[in-house]
Amino acid sequence: MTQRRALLVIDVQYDFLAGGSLAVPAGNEIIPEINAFHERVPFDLVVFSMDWHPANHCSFVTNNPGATVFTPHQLPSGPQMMWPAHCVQNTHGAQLHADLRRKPEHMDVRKGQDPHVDSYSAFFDNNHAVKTPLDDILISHGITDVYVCGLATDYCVAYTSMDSRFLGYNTYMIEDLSRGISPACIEKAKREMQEKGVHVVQSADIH
Ligand code: VGL
Ligand code: ZN
Repeated sequence: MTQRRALLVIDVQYDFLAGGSLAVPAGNEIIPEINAFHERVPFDLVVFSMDWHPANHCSFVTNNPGATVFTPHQLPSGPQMMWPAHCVQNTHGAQLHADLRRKPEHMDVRKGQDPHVDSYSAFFDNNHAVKTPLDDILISHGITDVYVCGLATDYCVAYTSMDSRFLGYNTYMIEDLSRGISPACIEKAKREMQEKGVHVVQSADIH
């Protein structure tokens, strides 16, 4: 089978960037580097994911009286990390950063719309029960190899990369084109990705 490559750019949205409600440290640094990367490397498909929550989303600490931010909280469905409200549908914080270079053929995938379940992965919700359109988009483009970058390394980039491998794609997480929330979580996520067969790579090694 011919190799066909997709680049997934995960959640480079204002709320995860400087001044946003859930800003990832140094997140803005990757924007010009991602732009230069897909100008240099000829991908068959480029997809941008967007965290796209309703205002009543279960992951927002503000929607869970008594819960503490950045701490897991017991919901009926199981433990849920409590986040500041972020990426609320149709707000500025949910928009992709305007400096991201976009082409007409690039695609978007939204995730996290169900108020009752979070969705770190751009493929599945956190219950692994409901799929986004992403896998069907990749299948329809004949994609065999998936490259993942963006925000945050320890959450949405990691879950998306592991699900990509689970779905059978050769999967590469581009470390230098991603940034994470906490150093300890980034190291743990890297180990988990590698255990699941995700290759952790650097952009300079991709041509
Ligand atoms: C993310 C926490 C909550 C991410 C999304 O994009 O990594 N993290 N929602
Ligand atoms: Zn979210």
